[in-house]
Amino acid sequence: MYFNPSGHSPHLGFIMQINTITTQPYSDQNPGTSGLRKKVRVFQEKGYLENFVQSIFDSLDETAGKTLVLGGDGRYFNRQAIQTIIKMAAANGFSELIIGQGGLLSTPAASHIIRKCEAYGGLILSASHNPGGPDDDFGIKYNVGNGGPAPEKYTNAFYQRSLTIDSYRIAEMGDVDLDTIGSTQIDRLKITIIDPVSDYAELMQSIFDFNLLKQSIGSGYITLRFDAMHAITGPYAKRILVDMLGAPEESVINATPLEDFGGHHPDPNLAHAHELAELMFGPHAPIFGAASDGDGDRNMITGSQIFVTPSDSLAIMAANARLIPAYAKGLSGVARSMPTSQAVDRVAAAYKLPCFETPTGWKFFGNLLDAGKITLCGEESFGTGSDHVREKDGLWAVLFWLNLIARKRQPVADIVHEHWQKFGRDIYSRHDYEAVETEIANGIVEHLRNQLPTLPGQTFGEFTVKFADEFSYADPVDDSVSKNQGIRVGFTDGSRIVFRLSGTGTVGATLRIYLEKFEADPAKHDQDAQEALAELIKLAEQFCEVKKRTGRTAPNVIT
Ligand code: VG1
Ligand code: CO
Repeated sequence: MYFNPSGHSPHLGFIMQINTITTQPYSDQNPGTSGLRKKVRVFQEKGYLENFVQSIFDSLDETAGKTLVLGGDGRYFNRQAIQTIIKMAAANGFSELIIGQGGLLSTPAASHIIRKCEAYGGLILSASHNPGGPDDDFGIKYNVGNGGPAPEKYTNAFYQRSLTIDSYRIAEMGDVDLDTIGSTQIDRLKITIIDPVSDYAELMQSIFDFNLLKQSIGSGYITLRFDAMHAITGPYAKRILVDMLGAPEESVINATPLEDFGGHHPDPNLAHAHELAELMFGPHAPIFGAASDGDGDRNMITGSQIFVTPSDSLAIMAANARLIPAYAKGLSGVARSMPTSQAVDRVAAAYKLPCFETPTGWKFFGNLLDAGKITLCGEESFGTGSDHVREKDGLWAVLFWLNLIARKRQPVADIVHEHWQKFGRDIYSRHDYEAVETEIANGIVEHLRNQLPTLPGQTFGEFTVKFADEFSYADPVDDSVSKNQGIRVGFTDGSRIVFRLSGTGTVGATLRIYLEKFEADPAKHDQDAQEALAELIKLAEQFCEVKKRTGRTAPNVIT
């Protein structure tokens, strides 16, 4: 061992030993919607993690002399993976590693650090909303220099490299102390352990009106509950909401990150954040409630007696952005992922803003943000963000809503109802069928595909099909084309049904069915979404036959 983990300087002038280890390629290292996600046990197989990391390093133009940011959501295997990656980064010539203390960095914080330190890129260790623990999921994702997830041309290259890789490089050195803040030089590699929260908290302070928030919380007008779901946002929420904004300690629940998230899915929706949901629909609900996911990039927004769909949340943010200091001059444009409801499109049309429709996954927003074509973007899957980083950002969305409530002096339900009155309501729901046998899922997609040519013009009850296609995206900045991004059936009244297979699951296939219907009449705005969408739900089954083909009677999760 050449590095003394107690933090003492290593032998000056010593050249670290680098070993080249022979390895066999794995055939399944194709990154999905957001990085490579597999069971922990798969990542623990001989050379599995090392192969993928070396495939990334091999695919990058240059690693020598570069700075890499490193951190994860703290789930099981996080620390171990970080130690391996440090040794591999050293062997691949990186000159500096910036690592969150304890190996922790939320995804948006990692994005910010990459940008702020002008790093070459970063590795984020997370399987996001997937459960954690020895029998559950782990993941790894590479972000490029703009702070955003690597675009497809990179992820394709990583995968191609992983198919032929025959060796990886790793330095012989002891484990690094991840818990002491400060810099150490180990041979030619500088390792800097940073506080994971400070830079991010400072960024939030530069975007929102912290004085107004402090007053509104201090006066008791804003009461709140934030559920960190035993995941990464606990320390961030405590620092920002409690220490900086003065919210009572008990405003942040499940605030200690756990390696297995307490055995729960760290997925912020009404099903998984049930403790929060019960409170918000009960008699003692605070004015505002929110939750975030495993790696801190998702957000669920609720108010007393109301749940705000992520699609509505994006539209409401877009409509009110001028009330937030950082967006006071207005937005350059907005974007949403294809399955996200068209609510934000209505705001864009009213305010004459450019509006883009991208495939699912944050990597498609990066070019639009970099080119200044959009300021705000979001997905139906509880993701919203802006040009302040290149990832979706859970706590940012929470602060945005708090700032909005403070400025408008209105409870969440009033803000939402006023919005619907002005723009109409896009009634929306997503039905997930999880862990479907891969063959059956592929059969469903094939069956849907076969119907596409015949659907347009056909009428089903009150719905007439206007278009039926497979979504393809041509990036307006670099002209790259991404095909097969989900099957869409659009109706003449603007209603839609979208079908896609998930790219983040680790067991079988997950079919997602997205349903939406526009309702202009304010008298009908309080309808239950499942009831209002009942006809479309039936039609979706008629088209895809998921129940018939799987023998299931209902989706696993409805959001
Ligand atoms: C899901 C969501 C997608 C999101 C992705 C990553 O992908 O649908 O909108 O970008 O998760 O989010 P898929 O392919 O399973 O539908 V996270 O919070 O896991 O980084
Ligand atoms: Co996430």
